[in-house]
Formats: sequence, C-alpha cells, structure tokens
Amino acid sequence: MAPGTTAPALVVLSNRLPITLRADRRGAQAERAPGGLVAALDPALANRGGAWVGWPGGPVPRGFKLGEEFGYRLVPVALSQSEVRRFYLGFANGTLWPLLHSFPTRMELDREEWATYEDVNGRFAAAALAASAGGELFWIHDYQLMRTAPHLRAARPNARIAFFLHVPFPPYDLFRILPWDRELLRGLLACDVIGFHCKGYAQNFLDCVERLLGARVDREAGKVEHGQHTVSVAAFPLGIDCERYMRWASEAPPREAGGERIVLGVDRLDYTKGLPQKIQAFERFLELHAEHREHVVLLQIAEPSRDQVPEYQRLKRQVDELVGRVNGRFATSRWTPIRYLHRSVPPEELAALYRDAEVALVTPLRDGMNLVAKEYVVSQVGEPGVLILSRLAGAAESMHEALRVNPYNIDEVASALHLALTMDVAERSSRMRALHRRERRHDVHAWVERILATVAAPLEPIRPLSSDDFERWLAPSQQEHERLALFLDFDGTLAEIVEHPSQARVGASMRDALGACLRRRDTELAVVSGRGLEGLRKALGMPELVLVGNHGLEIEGPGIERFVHPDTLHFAARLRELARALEQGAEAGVWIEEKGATLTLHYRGAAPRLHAAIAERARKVVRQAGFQARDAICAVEARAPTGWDKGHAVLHVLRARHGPAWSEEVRAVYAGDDDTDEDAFRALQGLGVTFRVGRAERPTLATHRLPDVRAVETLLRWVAER
Ligand code: ADQ
Repeated sequence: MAPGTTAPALVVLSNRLPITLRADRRGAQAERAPGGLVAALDPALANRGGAWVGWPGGPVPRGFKLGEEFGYRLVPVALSQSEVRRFYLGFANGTLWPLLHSFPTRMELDREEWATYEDVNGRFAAAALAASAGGELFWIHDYQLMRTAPHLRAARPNARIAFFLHVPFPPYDLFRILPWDRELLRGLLACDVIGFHCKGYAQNFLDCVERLLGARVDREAGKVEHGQHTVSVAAFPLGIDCERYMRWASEAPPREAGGERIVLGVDRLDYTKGLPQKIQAFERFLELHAEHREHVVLLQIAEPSRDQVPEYQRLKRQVDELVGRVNGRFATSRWTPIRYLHRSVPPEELAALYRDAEVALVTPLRDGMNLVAKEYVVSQVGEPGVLILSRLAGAAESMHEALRVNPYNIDEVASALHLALTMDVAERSSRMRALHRRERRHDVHAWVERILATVAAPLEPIRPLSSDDFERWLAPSQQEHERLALFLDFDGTLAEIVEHPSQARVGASMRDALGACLRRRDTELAVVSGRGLEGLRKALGMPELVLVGNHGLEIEGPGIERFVHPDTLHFAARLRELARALEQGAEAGVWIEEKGATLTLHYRGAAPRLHAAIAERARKVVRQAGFQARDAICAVEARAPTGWDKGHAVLHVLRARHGPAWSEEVRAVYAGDDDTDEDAFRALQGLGVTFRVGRAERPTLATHRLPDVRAVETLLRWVAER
C-alpha cells in the first residue's frame, strides 16, 4: 500500500500494456499509449501504488526497464508467435470479437485456440499474482481476459476483483452458440463486480447466467448468487478525458476560411464499424441531394487494425474500391467527394478535425460504446456541429440528442446527413449543449472512481430466496400440469450433511413441509438416495413416501410395485467378498457400510494424514473386484456396473405410476446436492425442472441452483401452498 493512503494497491490487467515499444539507434523506447483510459488509470495507479499487467506487443529487449517513468510497475506478459496467432488473432479476435458483436457467421471455432486462450489467461493471472503482495484490488479489462479471474480467486480467495467488458455482450440466443459459453460465464463470475457499458449488455449477461448456469439472479438489483458469494453486475458507461479534448480543440490553430464543409468519420478499420455502409450512404446522399455536390466532403480516417487477418484485408480492399467508385462517379476538376486516410492520426490533430467538422458520421453496425462520438461532442468548442450516431452503438443509449440512425438503412443515413447539413443553429446548439454537458459530468475520471468505489465497498448479498423464485420457475409448468411428482435426494438436500451418516436428521420443520406436500392429492413425493432402503426407512419414518435406495437399484412405496434391479442378486455375493477384502488390513477408524446392492467404506474416523492413502487403496481394491469406485465425503463407494443410476430409477417410478406417456399427466421436479444426482438431472433434461443444491461452484446439468437445505424447505412450502 502506498504511504499515506488507505485504499488498497491496484493491479490492472489488460491485453496490451499502455505502451508502444519502438526500437531505434538509441535502443528500445517505450512510449505511453495515447488513450483516455490510460490517462484515467495513471493517477489511480500512481496514488495507490500497484502494477499494470499486459502484453507489450512485442519482445522486450533484455535488460530493458519498462516504464520507469510511469510511477507504477509495468509487468510484461510475453507471448510467443504461436500464442499471438492462437490466443490474440485466433480465439480473442477470430471467435470472441465477432460473437460478442453479434456476427456469428464470422466466428471461427478451434479447440486448440480455446486451449491456448485458457493457458494465456492463466499466465496473465500468474504474472499479476507475482506482482502483488496480497490485499490488492485486481481490475481485469476486456474480452481477451475472460478466464483470468478464476486463477486469481483460487490463489487469493479474499481479493477484490473487478472486470470491465469494453465490447457488447450479446443476447442469450447468440451467446450460447459458443461451445465454451459456460466456461466464460464462470470465468467472469469469479469476480466481485462485472461492469458493462450499457444496461442492455448487463441484462443479456444475467440472462445467460440464469439460463446456462442455473444461477439465481436478481435482475433489478443486478446480482448473481455464485457459490459462496454474490456477484454484482451493472452498467458503468465509459466516458472520455474531456479536459484534454477541450484543450486540444481550443489550442489548435484555426482552420482557413472558405474550405468545403466537412463530414467526418474516424474509425478503426473493422467490419463492426460499418465503413462500406457509410460510404454507400454518402453516395446515396450525393445522389439525392445534388445541391451539396462540390460543397461537402466526407473526410474518413481509418486506422489500420489487425491487418494480418484475411477478413480485415478483404475489408480494406472493399473500402478502397467503394471510395474509388464514389470518387470516380462524382468528382469534378475542383472537388473530390471522399478524402480517405488509411492511417492513425494523433489525438491532438483529431481534436482539431472534430472541432472543424460540421457533422460527425458515426455509424458502426455494432459497438460496445464508441468514444469517437464522445470526443466529437466534447471538441465542439466553436460553432456547434451535428452528431449522427448509429443506434446500434452503446453510446446511443445515453446520447439521445444525436441524430440516431440505423446504419444498415442507407436511405435513412443519407437523409440524416441532409438534415444535419441544413439544421439551423438554434437546434444544433440545443442538441450539442445537452450532449456536451452530459459528457463532462460523466467523464473517464468519474468512471474510474465509480468502478473502484463499487469494488472496494462491501457488497450487499443477493436478496434471500423466497417463494417468488419458485413461482417464477415452476408456475409456468403448473399451467400445463396440475400434478407434480417431486423427487428429493436425502443427505445434503432434506438433511444437513453430518459427520456420520447415522447422525443425519430431517428437521421438524422440514418434516412438517414434507407432510403438507403429502396431504395434497395432486402431489407425489419420492426420496432418492445412495443409502440402502433399510437406512432410508429408519431415517425418514414416513410410510407415505416412495423410497428409492442404493442409487436407484431398489424402489418401494405406496402405489408402486417393489422393484429390485435384476443384477443386484448376481452381484450380491461378490459385493460381500469385496467387503471382506476391504476389511483386511484396514486402518483403525475405517468401517464398511454394507447396503445390500452397494457398499461404502467410511474413513472419517481414521487419522487425517492417512485419508488420501486409504481412499487410494480402497479405489484400487474396488476396481480390481470389478465394481465402480466413487469418492464421497470421507468415503469411497462401490457400485455394481449395472449401468443403472438415479436417472433410470426416476424414469422407472414415473412410468410405473403413469405409464409411458407420464409427461402428459405429471410434471417432474428433482432436487439433489450430490454428483450422482447429475444422472437424474440429465435424464430429466427437457422433461422436468431440476435443482442442484449446495454452494459448491460445480458445473451442473440442473436447470436451477439452490443454496442450501433451507432453500429446499422453501421449495416444499411453495409446492404445499401452490
Ligand atoms: P474501439 O473499437 O477501438 O474500442 P472507439 O471507442 O470508437 O472504438 O475508439 C477508441 C479510440 O480510438 C478513440 O479514442 C478514437 O479516437 C481512437 N481512434 C479511432 N480511429 C482512429 C484513427 N483513425 N486515428 C486515431 N485514433 C483513432 C473498444 C470498443 C468500443 C469502446 C472502446 C472503449 O469497440 O466500443 O468504446 O473500446 O471501451
């Protein structure tokens, strides 16, 4: 922590370090990147102390000290050429960029690129951890690093972690195209705060989290329940460094009088920016409004971008051709309609161009925010111009006073251009003042402060689960089916997990809730467990319940013929032999629970230092005897390889009671906390509503998650009172 401050040190992670490396005769030079984000994070880092972790964009010469003049540390993450290809050009820009911008047909999928993305994200985290002493606040930027947070969280469970996405987050229907959709969501949920430019992107993200991970979400408050903690999800619209643009615009020499009227476009040469459509719209404008010919030029500055990628090379050719076509068609001896610069322009010069342009034509097909629109507005220090803004850019969510257009609608953009160039000064000034005022209030410094304050503040937990949640999850299927068949696991679902299985108890109020469900004639209840039937009967003592024991191998209860899986008898003798083999030479404190069709070796009572070795030996003996071994809490279970599991058992109960067309009569609902319950979740996919109980952050096939046993009781109360 820097002396004299109370705020924790800050570690920023982004794909690129905020520098440009140049080699010249004097050796290597690192220049500070010009962006507003760097300008805003600089003071935060310098005041608190900390580090910025990122790729320097090329090899750092040996012995070269990076950014000593920065006032904080620059930590380079080196990328090999193949990593640049697979991670940067591949997964980040060939897969995620098009997907997040809702261009799925441009998306490339490659398993190896995904693996490299995972690796490189882990390396960014390792570099950040090595650069930090603990107690920091980590702030991760953008789509290149969506899998970094889980590594930070694993190493520093109590760290504060923020993530900000600079690009859009697409709707559920698009996002789920990605084979690794859930992994990316889980990657972000390891943070405390996840920020987006717009409310719409945050809602899309919450939608995906709820539907793809089954996590509980509070849309109004922007919260997600993820394992032990609550994650805050919100819109933090990025602003720009207003003071600098206003200064540059005021200080630049005035433009010579008498030139053409300028319509300005400033974009990276990227297919999301809609350059071909913009040029076509300008062509249409000249076609429809001949009076503007020879008076108006489109000055388009296109910064080269990702030019090793064939897609971007094609775009460049297309733009060159279109510019040539329009100029060839309309140019006169005195006038060229489009002036096209394929290069980057320093921000000071840009500010002067913004100031002098009568119209800014900002028409991306999709854009996270778009800072050019904001820079234009802030640079209007003289006679006010007009901003034409794509309504598909994030900036359009707040910049209402711009002329908002659909960039795909060529005629609409052409007529907006005419309107802008003929708008009277009163209207121009009213619109521009409002835009200007808003940007000054919400500049980049306010943005940094807001995010840092949010992630540093204690986070309010998500509102407690209530019957409203079940109403939302279950009521729609209630309209189709009045009858409900409820399947409940025992340990960890109806009863808390305890030291010894014999101590597990169903609490009085849970019993009461079960009783209330059983009294309803339209509700059926079954308890599904890895325990044997005998043990279940004793633990529950409710003869009205259907009981499914031994992971489904045995079933009994009212209204159903007693079932024992046919292979059980066949395996019984061998299972007894296995029990003897496990008992031989067993350490003190180890005991074997014989459950007829399965058995469990418990080792909680043995010395903890022996646990791993006991489990290892038990698994080996179980497998040698031809059974399947599975780890449970301080136990190893042996199951006969019957291919029959809880999923088969649940379908058996439903078919036995209602016939093969059971799903027309009854809605199945299943809740369980164990990995073996995943078999039931899979069997009921598309057929029922399923709940994974527990706070462990494990992947699940269940449709929803419930935090604990108490939440199961809330479910039962909803069922009883529905
Ligand atoms: P970009 O896609 O790069 O950024 P944008 O916000 O428009 O998009 O531009 C970022 C910066 O690049 C601006 O400061 C602009 O002046 C500069 N720039 C663009 N073209 C230039 C040129 N030809 N010469 C010089 N400078 C140029 C991503 C997202 C955006 C989001 C930003 C910030 O795609 O939606 O607004 O991050 O979060």
